[in-house]
Amino acid sequence: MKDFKWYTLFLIILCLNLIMVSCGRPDTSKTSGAKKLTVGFSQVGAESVWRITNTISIKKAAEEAGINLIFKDAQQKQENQITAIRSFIAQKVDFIAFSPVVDNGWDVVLMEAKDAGIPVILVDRKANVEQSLYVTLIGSDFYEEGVNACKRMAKLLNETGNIVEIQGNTGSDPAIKRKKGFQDQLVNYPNMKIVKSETGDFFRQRGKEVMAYFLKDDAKKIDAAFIHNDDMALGAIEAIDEYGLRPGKDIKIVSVDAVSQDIFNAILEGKSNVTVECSPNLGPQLFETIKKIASGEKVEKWIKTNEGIFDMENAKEKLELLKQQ
Ligand code: GZL
Repeated sequence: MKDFKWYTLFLIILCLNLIMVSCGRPDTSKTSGAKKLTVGFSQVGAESVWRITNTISIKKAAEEAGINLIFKDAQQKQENQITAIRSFIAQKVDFIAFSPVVDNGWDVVLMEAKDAGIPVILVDRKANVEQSLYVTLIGSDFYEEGVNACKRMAKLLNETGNIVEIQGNTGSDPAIKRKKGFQDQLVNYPNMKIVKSETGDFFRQRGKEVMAYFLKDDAKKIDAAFIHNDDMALGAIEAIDEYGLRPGKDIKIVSVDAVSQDIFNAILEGKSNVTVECSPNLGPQLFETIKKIASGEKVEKWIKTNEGIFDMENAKEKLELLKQQ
């Protein structure tokens, strides 16, 4: 009889426990609205003010859009981006977005994403792949930036002079297209020519080293520099100063990005001449586009960002805007 009492007590406690546990479990019978989208983003690295600003824009916009963002920094290595994309596929994210560090070598991994049914969006830089492997490219027209840089250089040089070029990282879409745009426009100015061209990888310090090498080689032959981003231009300005020449006067400078306050201060001090804008603030467009695609809307194959050109005339106004951001 005594055992029966203990056994009954045990059964009552067990039942009470089961009731408590089932009450605490979230009610999964009713979904609470749409599922939160998960986006995997593979970023090139943190080589420049442009890239750092771009990362801030992506992360801030993801939070504001209520998107679950998995962010990976590839530190300038393509193999790190491929590994990141494969990890996104394994995690079954809803979208993959990335800025390809170089143009080529993406076919296999993007085919894997396609086979997994995960849409891919290119941000900032293009990849040389079949258009069926990505939904859209959100970014600037680098070729146009090169053309505009050359037109402004022609004005600065009265269409006569020797130009040195410091390129972005070899094989990257901006380096290839900015170079080609500048060169194609150069045919209109027979008395202007590029006398030297090296890569500075979009790093400020490398831009300084390359310019120092150009100056040491033959400073007298340099009238101007076309530099693929502002960070390398700021490095080049240091090198010209240290060499004893006047940047912006003895050597005219045209660069690209129009993001860092330092380049606008340099223009206002007369140490640089022109910066062609390449907007890093792609975050809002990216997540707006993702939501459109998720709701079944069609989007353009290339969502181009509109950009300006800045010199002594309008640098102050833009600098004030940057200070408020
Ligand atoms: C351009 C971007 C380039 C910037 C550089 O969209 O890919 O990479 O011009 C950055 O500053 O490093």
